[in-house]
Amino acid sequence: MLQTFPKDFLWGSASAAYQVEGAWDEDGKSLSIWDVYVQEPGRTFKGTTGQTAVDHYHRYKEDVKLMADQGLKAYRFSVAWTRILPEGRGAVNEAGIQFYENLIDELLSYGIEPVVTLYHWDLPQCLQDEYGGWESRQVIDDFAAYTKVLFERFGDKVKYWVSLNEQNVFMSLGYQLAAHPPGVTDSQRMYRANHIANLANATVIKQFHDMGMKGQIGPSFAYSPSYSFDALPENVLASENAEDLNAHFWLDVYLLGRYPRAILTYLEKQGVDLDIREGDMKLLASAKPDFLGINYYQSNTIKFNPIDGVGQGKMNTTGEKGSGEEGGLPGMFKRVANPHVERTNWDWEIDPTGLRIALRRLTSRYDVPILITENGLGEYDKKTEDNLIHDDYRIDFLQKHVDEIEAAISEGVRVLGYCTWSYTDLLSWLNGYQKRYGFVYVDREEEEGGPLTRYKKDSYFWYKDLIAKHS
Ligand code: BGP
Repeated sequence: MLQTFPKDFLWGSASAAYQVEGAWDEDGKSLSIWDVYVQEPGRTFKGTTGQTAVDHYHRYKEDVKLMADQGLKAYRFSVAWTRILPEGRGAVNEAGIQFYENLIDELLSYGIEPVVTLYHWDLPQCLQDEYGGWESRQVIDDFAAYTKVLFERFGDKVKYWVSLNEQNVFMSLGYQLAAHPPGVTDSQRMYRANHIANLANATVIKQFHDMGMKGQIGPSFAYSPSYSFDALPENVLASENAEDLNAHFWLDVYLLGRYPRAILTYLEKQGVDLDIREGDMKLLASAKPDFLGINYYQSNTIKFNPIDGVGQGKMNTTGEKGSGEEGGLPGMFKRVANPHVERTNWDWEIDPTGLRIALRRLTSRYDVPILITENGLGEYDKKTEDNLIHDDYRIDFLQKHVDEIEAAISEGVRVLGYCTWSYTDLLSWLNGYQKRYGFVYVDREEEEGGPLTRYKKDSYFWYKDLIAKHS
C-alpha cells in the first residue's frame, strides 16, 4: 500500500531572526555580525539591511494569527543570540527572553509546534571582535552557555530544536568566498573555523541529551545532491568529489562522527591543517543528532574541472536571469547548468525530483529521520490593484516537491515534517527584498519604510487546503 503523510506530519514554514524581526537595536539587543556587515558598502543588494526587516518583532501576533487561520502545524524560527545574551555570554537580557516566550506561547495557544533554531548566522559582534568568533575555541563554551539558557527557559514548551543552520553555507560564504561576514577568503581559516563549529554543534547536542531534555535536536544542512553531467567516467568521478566535499564533509561528521577519508587526504595534499586535537573526534562521535534537518532548493550538476579550470564564479544576486557564472574547485569539480531543468530568475535550478533523490541518498547513508527545514521558491511577486498575489509558479513548485516527498515516504524514507521557506516575505541576505519566498506578501520595497501590510498570496490558500486534506 502506498504510504502517505502521517497524521502528525509537521506541515510547517520557516524564517530566521535577522530576516524577519527588525528591531535591530531594541530592548537591550546588541549588534550581530550581520547588523555590522550589511552597513559596509557593496555587501548586499542595494545596501539592504534587516534593521526593520518585516517588523515581525512588533507584529508577531498578526503573523501567528495568519498561521493559525491557515492551519499551519509548525513554525520554524531562530533566536537572536544578541537578544538573549547581549554581551555574548554572562548576563541574560530578560526582555529578549520575554519576546521569544511570547512568540512560543502565542504559537502554542493555536496548537502550532515551535521549531527553534539556535543559530541562524547572527553571531554577537562582540564575540567576533573579542576572539574572532568561530575561529576561536572559546566560542564552543559561549555557544553552549547561550543554548543552555534556551533549553532551561523553553525546554518545557519546545520539542524540536535545530542546532546550527547551514554550517556549510555560513562557513563557505563567510571564510572562503567573502560573501557573508566576516568576509574572509582563506581556505585554511575556513577549515579550522569549520572544525570548531563542528565541535560547538556536537557540544550542544550532547548537552541537550545530557540535560535529559524531552524533545529532539539536529542540525539543518543545505543539501544539494550532486549529479554527474553524463556517463563520462571523469565527470562521474568529479561528481563523487563534489558529493564528498560539499556534503559528506559535514554530514559524515554529524551522523558518523568522522570526516570522509578522501577529503582528509585531499586537504592534507593542499597543506590544510584542520587542527584536530585530542578528544575532538571522540566528542564528535558521541553527539548523535535525533534527526537531520535539510534545506533543499536545488541539485548540482557536475563536470570534471582541470587544475587550471574555473574557480569561484559570480553569484546571481540581482535577479537578472543568466547573470550567474559557472563555478568550481580546480582539479576537483565544477558546477554546470543542468540542461533538463528550468531555472528561476536568480538562476536556481528547479528540480523537485532532486528532493526525492536527496531523501533517498541520506536515508541510505545515514538512516536517520529527516525534517525538511527549508524548501521554497524565491521570485518576483506582483500585487494586483485589488491586493491579490497570483503566485501560481510557487504553488506549482511546492506541489511538485510535496509529491516527491510523498513518493520518498512511500519508498521508506522517514520524514518528520516539511517547513517551506518562508512564511512571510522577508530579507534575502544578499538579494534584498525583491526576491520573495512567502505565503504572505509584505508590502515593502528595498529601501527602509513602506507600510509593511500583510496580504495572503494564492499559495497561502493552496497550503491551507493541502494541510486540511492531510489532517
Ligand atoms: C538558506 C538560508 C535561509 C534563506 C534561504 C534562501 O540558505 O538558510 O536563511 O535565506 O537560503 O536563500 P536566499 O535568501 O539567498 O535566496
